[in-house]
Amino acid sequence: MSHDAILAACGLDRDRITGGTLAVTTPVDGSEIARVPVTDRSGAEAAIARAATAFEVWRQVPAPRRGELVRLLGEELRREKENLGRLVTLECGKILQEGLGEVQEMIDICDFAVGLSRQLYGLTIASERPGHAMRESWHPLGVVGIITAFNFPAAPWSWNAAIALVCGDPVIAKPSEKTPLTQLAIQEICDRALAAFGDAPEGLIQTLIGGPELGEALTASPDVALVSATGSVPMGKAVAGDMSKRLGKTILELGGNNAMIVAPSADLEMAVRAIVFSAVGTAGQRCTSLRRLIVHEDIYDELVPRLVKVYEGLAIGSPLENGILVGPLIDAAAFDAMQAALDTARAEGGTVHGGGRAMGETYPDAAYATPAIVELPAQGEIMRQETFAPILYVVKYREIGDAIRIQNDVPQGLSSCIFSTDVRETELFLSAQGSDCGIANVNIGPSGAEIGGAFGGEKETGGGRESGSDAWRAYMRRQTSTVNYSTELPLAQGISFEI
Ligand code: UN1
Repeated sequence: MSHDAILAACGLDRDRITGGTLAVTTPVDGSEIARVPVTDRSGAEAAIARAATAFEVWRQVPAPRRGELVRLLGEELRREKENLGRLVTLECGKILQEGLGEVQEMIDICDFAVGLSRQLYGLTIASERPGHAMRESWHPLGVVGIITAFNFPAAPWSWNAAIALVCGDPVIAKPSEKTPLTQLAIQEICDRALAAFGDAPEGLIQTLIGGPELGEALTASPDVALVSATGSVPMGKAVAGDMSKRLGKTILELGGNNAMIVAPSADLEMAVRAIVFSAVGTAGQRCTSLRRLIVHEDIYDELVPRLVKVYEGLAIGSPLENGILVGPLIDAAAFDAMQAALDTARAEGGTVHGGGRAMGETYPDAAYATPAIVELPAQGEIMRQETFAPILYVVKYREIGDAIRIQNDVPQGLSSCIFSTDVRETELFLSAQGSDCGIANVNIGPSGAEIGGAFGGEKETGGGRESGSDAWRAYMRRQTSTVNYSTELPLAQGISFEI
């Protein structure tokens, strides 16, 4: 399929996505595929005002009816899975299997949110006073701004939007400048679901296209109750700083520097498959990508050469083609950052396998790289940093306690895992003295989380949780109510106050 045909299949006709000022290039071959009109600051402010008006209406719609809109959205997404998945691949370069997987995450979270729309449960609480009832209710919060990153241009929007919509909140998307087209296609899909729904308020689901000034419009406006941001640590710090000035709420899902501990008892067959998928999937550009391998010294010489061999045989190429496992990096700057990290690793005593340019002849304007394995004498500075590229650092350990210390000794705290069949080790890894990450897996890689769990992490990852479990609570406001149905007015704590 031609690039234009992929865009057209998602309703993005040429005249709609040309003539603007934001150039979009596909990482597949480096060619320009669109010039999208951008939203200016006043356009963003108008969108926020529309969303604030929509909130007045949407918060009164019964939650199960709000769920109906998300059900319709899930149906549209099922129909569009192939088209949207291909657009994700074209725009951000992940292989088609992963592009489709991203749309499947959207469908899954819609299903979850529809069920949730009948389960926004509160609590009843025993009052200490006679003739009194206490309860806790959850009410819609307000407008939610959703800032997303280039590497997942579709799924994180849906983790936020599907939940926010059933919770009674209008949503405004601000996608990465590198991947606006996927969000425009999602907006099309939403518009169809809204039309089928019938009576949703105008401005319930909106998209802003442009740069950081639009994120700033969201963080500046008191009409935006919550900003949920996925992306880099510096971006998250900027959002948190701006929001804290007005004590607005945030959900932050930022960098990860995810590790796997491979213990002597590990099933190495499984470990190898998990390592390769999580380290080279999305060309190492997932926030959950495996970046650090902590291998027991007894199996190091068996595992590492085996990995190097598998890496040498990886199919690198156009992510739109069947059978390809490694697509391009997003752009030349990402490739340069990868090379700089490898240079630093060499200076720190690392032995680098792979890591060079790939597909240079076929796609001179694109940024394909051979995934790298870097054997390091110890975890140094470069291994503590998140480089958004397929670099897997490997170090040895002897004692499980040391392995866990190495795992935790980084600024980020998103995802982690252990391969071991020794229950003492695996339970230690999952205990309070174990992994300090938001996600800790056993005999599964660190990436590819299901939507049913809460997704996010600690430390510089930002502390936010999105998607499943009770993450919905962040999209609602909690109200504690005490009702006195007696004829007396007893005070709490037994205080006497006679007038
Ligand atoms: C991200 O990279 O921002 O767990 C999200 C995973 C995916 C989501 C990654 N479900 O790898």
